Amino acid sequence: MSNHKQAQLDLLRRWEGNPAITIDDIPFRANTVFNGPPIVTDDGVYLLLRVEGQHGYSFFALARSKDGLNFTIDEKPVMLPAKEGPFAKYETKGIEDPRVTIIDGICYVVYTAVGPCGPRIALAKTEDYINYERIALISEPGNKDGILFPKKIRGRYARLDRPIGIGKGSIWVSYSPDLINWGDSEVIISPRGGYWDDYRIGASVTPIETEQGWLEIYHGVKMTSAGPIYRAGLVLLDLEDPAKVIKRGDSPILSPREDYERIGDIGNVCFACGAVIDDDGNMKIYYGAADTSICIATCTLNQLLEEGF
Ligand code: BMA
Repeated sequence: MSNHKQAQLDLLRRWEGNPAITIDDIPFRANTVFNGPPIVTDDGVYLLLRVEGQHGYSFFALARSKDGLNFTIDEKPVMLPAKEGPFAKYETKGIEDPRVTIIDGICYVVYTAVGPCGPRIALAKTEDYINYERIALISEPGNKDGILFPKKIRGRYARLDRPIGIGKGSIWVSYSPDLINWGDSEVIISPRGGYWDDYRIGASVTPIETEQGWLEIYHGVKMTSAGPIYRAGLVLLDLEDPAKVIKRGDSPILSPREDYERIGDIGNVCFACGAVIDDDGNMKIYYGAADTSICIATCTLNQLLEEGF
């Protein structure tokens, strides 16, 4: 598909080097790689990759780049499901979908711990991107897509998450004094009947602070007779009270169209997992494609705010 054609269809532009990372780039035997949020370091952009091993469960590996585009992957995984201690029984089916937020200079990772009771949200932190210290399990089962806001809101830490509720799942906000104990939960947005996000939604990218509000890139799922289609869309939330929706985009900003998004372990998936914004507003958005590769799309923050709604 030509870029000209794409420009008419999606607000985001695909990087011509896509897919940026595939299983061929992984230096150890594994099944697939997808959904890697970026971490801006002194040494360039790193990605904390979700890798699914051939046994079937997921863990994390580290990809490093100078330019945010061309990555090399560390020889060994950096975080595996816990084998002992209080997390072990909740991670027997793997650890999935890490999301990274820097708060006061500390790199936090919220991830999904998957065990026999279902998925629950867990929190870890890292100083060197290689060693990860687990802090706490911060939800009961039936919850995923947890992401921390990058700063406190009205004196408390805040997070987005997706308790599954009545089977469809909405995006919620919760607050905490210490990152461990969470409460005052409020629903923000729910699936919209008849829309591209009519089946399930979840937060995808660490909320981006703008003058207009918190910009959140979320994923929405439409269920079809051929299975789900995962797309990315926008919602803008009040800076002081993120449960207040300022506006929500009608249309997605990225939909599966290319073969590498259509075909894979789970076809028809564009699953955004993080963004890097340069000082001039240029953005790189990292997304998992068809649960089979990591891809990159670009745009500017202004474009998202002006054309995405
Ligand atoms: C979600 C997560 C994502 C995945 C998506 C599509 O529930 O597990 O990691 O990309 O499904 O399979």
